[in-house]
Amino acid sequence: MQEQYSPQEIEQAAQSFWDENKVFKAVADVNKEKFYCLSMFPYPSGRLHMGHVRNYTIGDVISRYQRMQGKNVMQPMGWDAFGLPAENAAIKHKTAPAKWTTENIAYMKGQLKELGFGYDWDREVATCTPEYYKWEQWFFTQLVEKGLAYKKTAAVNWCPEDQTVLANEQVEEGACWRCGTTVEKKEISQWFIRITDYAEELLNDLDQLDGWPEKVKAMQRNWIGRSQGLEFSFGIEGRDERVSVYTTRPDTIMGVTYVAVATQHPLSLEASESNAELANFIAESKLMSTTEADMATVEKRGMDTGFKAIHPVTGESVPVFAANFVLMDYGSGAVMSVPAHDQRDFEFAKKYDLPIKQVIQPADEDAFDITQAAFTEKGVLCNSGEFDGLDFEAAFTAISNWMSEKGLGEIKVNYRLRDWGVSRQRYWGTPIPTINLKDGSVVPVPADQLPVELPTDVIMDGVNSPIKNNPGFSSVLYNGEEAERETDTFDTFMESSWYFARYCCPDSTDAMLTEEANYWLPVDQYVGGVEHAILHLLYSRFFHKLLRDAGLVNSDEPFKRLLTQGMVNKDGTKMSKSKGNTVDPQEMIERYGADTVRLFIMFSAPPEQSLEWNDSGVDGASRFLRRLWALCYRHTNAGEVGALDSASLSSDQKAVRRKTHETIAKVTDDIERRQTFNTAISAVMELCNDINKFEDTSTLGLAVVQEALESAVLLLSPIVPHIAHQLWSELGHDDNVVNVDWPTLDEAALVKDELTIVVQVLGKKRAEMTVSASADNKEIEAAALAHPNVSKFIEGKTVRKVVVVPGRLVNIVAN
Ligand code: OW5
Repeated sequence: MQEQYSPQEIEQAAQSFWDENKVFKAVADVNKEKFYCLSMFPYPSGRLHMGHVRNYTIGDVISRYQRMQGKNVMQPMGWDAFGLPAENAAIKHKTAPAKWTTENIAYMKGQLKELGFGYDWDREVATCTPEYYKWEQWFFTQLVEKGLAYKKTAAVNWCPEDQTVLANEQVEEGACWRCGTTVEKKEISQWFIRITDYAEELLNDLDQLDGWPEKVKAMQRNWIGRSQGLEFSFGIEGRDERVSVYTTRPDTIMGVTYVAVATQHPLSLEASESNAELANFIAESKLMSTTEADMATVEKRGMDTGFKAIHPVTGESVPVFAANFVLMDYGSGAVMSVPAHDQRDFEFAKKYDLPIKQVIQPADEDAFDITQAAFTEKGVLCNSGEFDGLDFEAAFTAISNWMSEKGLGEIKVNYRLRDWGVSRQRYWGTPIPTINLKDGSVVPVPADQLPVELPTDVIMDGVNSPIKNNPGFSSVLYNGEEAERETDTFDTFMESSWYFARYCCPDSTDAMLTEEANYWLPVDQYVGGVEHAILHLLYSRFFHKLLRDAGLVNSDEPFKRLLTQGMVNKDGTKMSKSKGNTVDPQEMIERYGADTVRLFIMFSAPPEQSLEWNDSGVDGASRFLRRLWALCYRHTNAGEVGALDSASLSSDQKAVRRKTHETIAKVTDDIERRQTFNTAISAVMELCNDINKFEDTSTLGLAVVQEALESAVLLLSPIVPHIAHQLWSELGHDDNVVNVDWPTLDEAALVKDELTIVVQVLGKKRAEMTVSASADNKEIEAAALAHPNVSKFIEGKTVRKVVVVPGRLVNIVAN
């Protein structure tokens, strides 16, 4: 064995060994319990950052641990290869997105190998290959056939100068990122998938996901946003059609003082024909961003349309306002407004001098000053005629019944969730496989004409997608007729919604998925950043249900257990180029070796918490590995190792052996139950300290050390697999450490010869003493009373009672 620990050398050797022997190749085997461990696949952005290294280290540690538990582990890796960054980089570097992407994949793959991650590279997928997206296109055509995908017009960001659609990321403070022109909204026809058809199931099935963080489930529940409310309508003076609204607070209905409609609502548009000021306001609102974040902060503005709505209960007439915070494509594009009991309506009413009518009063207090703010809690009805005195529940029922008897409204369950818009007007994505016929109809591309390949030898001019205005791509014959292909591409969340399933049968050419998918799925452990808590995880759950309903998988949910890792920070904040606080993984691997980086990451924080990068912590991790190496070096040169005859151990030898098994118990429990690898590592460090202090070189002493070091190496091997690979062989084994069984606990080794017992006098701790583990209560009591720290407190008093709690405590009552 070499005296010096040289990480570069042993890491390369271990990696070649894994590669050459295809150690991590996963083969379905129905006689073995499977474990599918998945980390969120990266965008091939150029090089790995510390967030990646953390994600993939956590996933790899879990995979290797499960393998040592005897599971048939599958851990794949691939590339989320489509998306806007490749287009931007291609424009900047004057190359094609495909070339840039391929080069990045090659480099990052090399980095993943240098970090020693145990992937089955035979399952690698890159979503930008026709072999992959062909099946996505095929599945989409099935959705079109089933009516689960449909086209409708929806707004996009439009730059009037560049004559192009902009992604949300390309709009900077309302202006085009390239030319600074104010961005407009433009309505264009786009594809949507009916995720709302699955809203209820997506909500209910969250209850089955015991292995998911509560926090993530709560975020999904909120996003889906199920509510129960009353849908009813207002008549409009002088007109036949009614305006329908939805409210979760029918108890406040008698407090309606105006109705607000979207600026694009037919009533607003009609009124604007004879009202220039209103027409102006509508035009301005059209420019406004309608993202959720922007809608929350935008100044609430409105204008009277002149129309009057008739209150369905009182018959009173109230004004109809066009308002910029009501969206046409959300519900019916109209809302009832109750300024006394809704803060937004309140502020709006104050601004435009509209009446505020209180109809709910607090149940416990007498008065609430409605002139200062809205009273938004539930309470008791007032000023509501026959409904006065009812509480929320009773009023909900009474008012809903009243409405439905009159045929004016009914109770409805509503979801906040909208259908998933999947069209992107960008180049670097999966071409949407549909054809626009001359007669205006749209048909899916026939299966035998798939994939619709994206041309890759293109020149990016930075404005328009090279497949737009490009007859070479778009002109097509459909049933002998000239027609045009769709030139939009899919949202990249489409590819990431099913990659986990494709890893099960990446090479299948005649089906999207094979029976192997049902062997490996669901994923047993998914690891990734919390930024994907809502969209990616919801889309994947939805897609999995679509796959199930198409008979392609037989499970309801794709991810059994989810771990959302925390951020990697430096100097207390997120690493970023502009702040100059980045740490490049490559530099760290080269300086310290992969094991040190992996150890530092797993040791510095539990996976769900944020991790502060800390140079001295990295040094510490490196020092520990050198110490471990040195301990093994010392041991392998210490002499003959005897058989471990546990019956003949001295008490010091027993103590080390006990520490070994206590460590096995603690590490196993930490990993298994709590996934706190940091405390597991601490425990092994303590064990190493004890081994270091133990200088017994007798054959039996060395047998104890041998067991201790083997255990330390095995327990650490998922975290620092390269050094473990080498040390396992230095300790005399010729098998491969990744296939060795996880160490098992010998309960007998935990039995103590001596116990430490606390002695209390009148409930106060006065002494700690060691007694033989075989001592009975009488002997313990006698030893306690005789302890010098105890005797001074009972001197001159009468001992009334002595309580012995076996193995722990003696309490003496004396006065
Ligand atoms: C990293 C995780 C991320 C994800 C995985 C892949 C980041 C955690 C937060 N392809 C999609 C994707 O997210 C996944 C699909 C399944 C949808 C950082 C980030 C961080 C960032 C930057 C830097 C350092 C640390 C340095 C920048 C220096 C520039 C010079 N996070 N922690 N730290 N792909 O490639 O983005 O959520 O699980 O791994 O990430 S991804």
